[in-house]
Amino acid sequence: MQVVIDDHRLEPIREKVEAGERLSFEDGLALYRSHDILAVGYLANLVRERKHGNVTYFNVNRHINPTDVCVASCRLCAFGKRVRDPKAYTMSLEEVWQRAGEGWSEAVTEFHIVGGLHPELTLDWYCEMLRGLKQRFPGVHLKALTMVEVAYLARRAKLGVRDTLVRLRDAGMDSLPGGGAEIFNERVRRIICDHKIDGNEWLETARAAHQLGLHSNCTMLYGHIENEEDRVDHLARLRALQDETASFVAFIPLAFHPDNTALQHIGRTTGFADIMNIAVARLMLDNVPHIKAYWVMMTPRIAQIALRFGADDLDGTIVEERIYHDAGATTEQGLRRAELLQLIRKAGREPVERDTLYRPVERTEPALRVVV
Ligand code: V47
Repeated sequence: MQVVIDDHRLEPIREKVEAGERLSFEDGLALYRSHDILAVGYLANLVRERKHGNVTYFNVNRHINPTDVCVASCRLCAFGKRVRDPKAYTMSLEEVWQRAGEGWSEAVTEFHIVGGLHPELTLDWYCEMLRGLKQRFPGVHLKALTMVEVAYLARRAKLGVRDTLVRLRDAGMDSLPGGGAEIFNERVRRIICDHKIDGNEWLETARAAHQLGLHSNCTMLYGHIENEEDRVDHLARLRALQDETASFVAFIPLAFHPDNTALQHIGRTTGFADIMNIAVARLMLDNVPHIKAYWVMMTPRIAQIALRFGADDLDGTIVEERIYHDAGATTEQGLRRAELLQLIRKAGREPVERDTLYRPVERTEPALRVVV
């Protein structure tokens, strides 16, 4: 089927996509600068269906944020609090383990664990937390700690990043989430998150994790002060590392939520921008297997549309989300498995429950027992 492309600057890109050729930096810019969302979406969907057919993935997971205390004070963030802030919280190890169990009724296959950069919690504390979770929930995959948290723990423990990762892996870390990447460009980073590791350090930490055999996700935060060049540069740098390690499993474009942040004057992203970021990512990141439409951030309604514009994954049940809700997200805290199935089916896609590494999970209803 030939789709009409209104924006004729996209014709050379269509030819490349149809021939399975890699897109250039300039192609990325042309995609972002186009308003022909149907043409960009058509091309992204072509790649998405080539890779995954009609399947859309989701998982049954639970987010755990052990602390919101953070020394970084990023302007982009509403979650992090100063250690002396009366509203700040830090869970005890017992509380983390107990909180983890509260999602158990739906047979969770993944704990997604991220938090602030706490000035007192040690690497040993995190190792103990992971060991305790593994002991209590041996079948659950621990997707834990962003590159930013790992680099911070390494610095505080006076260890190299590699040795820190070895300690965490031996304690039970199975993979790493994709957060903290934001935008790699230094000018942007100095404004939105000046006290955390720079873009090169984020990529170096990811490389070290991948070299140890750990998979991870990757993200990009858009809709603040970055421009199209910054976004394409970010995607190109992720793509270059992926050429080397092939260990990024999924990419998640994250829409900036301004409420309660120091960048509150910036408006929210539009549905148009959210869909375009999914589509352009699918087209530029030809070597990253999965593109996630994170429903908490996009709303289930837009995430569902994204399944026809390049995304093949909706993320999960989540149960309890704090980072986006502190920044004004109005979505639910979590969704039930049945609701995810419904969203996917109503988009005409075939739902497949996956584990963190995208292996299918089979359930025997009604116990929702994991049999993989
Ligand atoms: O690292 C923080 C971003 C990330 C705000 O790997 C904000 O499967 C928008 O990384 N507005 C955390 N974004 C979320 C994240 C994630 C989510 C879902 C799945 C996975 C995965 C990873 O959220 C942070 C930061 O980049 N963030 N504050 C804000 N105000």
